[in-house]
Amino acid sequence: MLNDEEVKTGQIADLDLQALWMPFTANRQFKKNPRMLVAAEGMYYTAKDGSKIMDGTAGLWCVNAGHGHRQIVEAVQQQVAKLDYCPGFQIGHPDSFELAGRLADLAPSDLNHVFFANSGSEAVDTALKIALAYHVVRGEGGRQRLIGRERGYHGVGFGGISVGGMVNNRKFFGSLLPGVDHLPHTHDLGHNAFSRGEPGWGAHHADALESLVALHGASTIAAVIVEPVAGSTGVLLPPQGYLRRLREICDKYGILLIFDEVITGFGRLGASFASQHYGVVPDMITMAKGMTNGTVPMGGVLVRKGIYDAFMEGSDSGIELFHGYTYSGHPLACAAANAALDVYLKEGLMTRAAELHDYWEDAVHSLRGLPHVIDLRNVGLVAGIELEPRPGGPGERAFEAFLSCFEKGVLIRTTGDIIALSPPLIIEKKEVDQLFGTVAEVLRSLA
Ligand code: PXG
Repeated sequence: MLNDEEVKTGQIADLDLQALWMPFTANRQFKKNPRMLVAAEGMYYTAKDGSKIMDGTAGLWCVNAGHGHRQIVEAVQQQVAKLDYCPGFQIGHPDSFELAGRLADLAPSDLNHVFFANSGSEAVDTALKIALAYHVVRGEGGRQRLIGRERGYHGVGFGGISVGGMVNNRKFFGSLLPGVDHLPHTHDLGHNAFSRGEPGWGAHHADALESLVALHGASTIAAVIVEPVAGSTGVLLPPQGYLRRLREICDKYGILLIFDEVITGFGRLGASFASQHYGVVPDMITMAKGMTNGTVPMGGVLVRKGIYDAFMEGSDSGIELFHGYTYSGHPLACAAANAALDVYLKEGLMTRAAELHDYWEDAVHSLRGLPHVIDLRNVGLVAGIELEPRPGGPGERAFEAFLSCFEKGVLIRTTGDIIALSPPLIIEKKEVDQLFGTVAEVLRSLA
């Protein structure tokens, strides 16, 4: 751990970078010119040289209440001293039950049971497994197909990459799960470029599910999983009416609908979940990230009552679902999540993205006309800024924008040639101005 002097001055003695294999990172490039953060508070990180860096991405879409929130920090500190660990199999601790109840209250409709995991990837694998097992316990075990979507991101477990649709996350890893198919993605600049909010064109893409039913037979399909707003793949918004149409087709054929809300949960769109924002109720919701404000790893799956009830049959002493993690409902994660919920509710953060919506939307679209910008997209406190790829160098331009913004004291995220912004929900208007001012300045300077 860094000592106070190292945090203050950014001078870190003798740090060898070689042993760490960094995730989703150009390791060699990073190690030649490392970008190190050593502390964080509110909207800002402190970099190794002591400079302040504005967090334009809430970490990786998770620090919704800003960094180092005292109430969350103290809850975790107290918990580790009180109950550091408690087995989750055949034993419980009160905080996990309290948290499950609170999450069920926040969730739409009758999604009132929760299974805990430790990340978004685990939440996704859990949801897919519950879907398959649900059909088995109801005597419809022939429903084994899972349907994802092109350009979908559902984490990096084998289940998640199988239903996911990002080629680099799939092509190195063998044949993946069998019996998986994909809906087409909905991104279409020809029809929808520079839409404000959800684009008007493209609801018919949901009808591709009818085609998959016609191809495979409904009796073979267990579930469809989609992100209500696809984040990782570059902020792809659902066309108006699209999610509702998916829901209708799933209902028609007895197929479960899973919303992967790992980034859209906990206020990102201006409601507790995207499900409420869009007025569409799925059968399961996967969540993670903002669940603990990013402080302690945690994920979970919200499940409709009918699914949970289907498992609660047979002998009372039989285990109903053969699934779970050593750290499901970990006491530190539960303490962090209960405190994060307190903060989100007390500070009005579940709806703050809705309050800032117009200001944010105008700021996003103020970039129109700047060099290289071929699309601007917005929903809640999320922005997608799509750049024209440099001929022969896809992704280069956006990555240079990332480096240049970092030098100017703003952290953004890029995927391919798309910049994604998703700041902590505590952002103030003047910080929105600073964020977009820096991005605009950088876009003007890029070749
Ligand atoms: N589902 C969705 C929709 C996600 O966005 C995961 C599952 C996996 O979560 P874990 O906790 O296993 O990483 C995610 C994660 C980015 C970015 O830059 C997005 C994610 C992770 C890292 C970076 O957009 N999403």
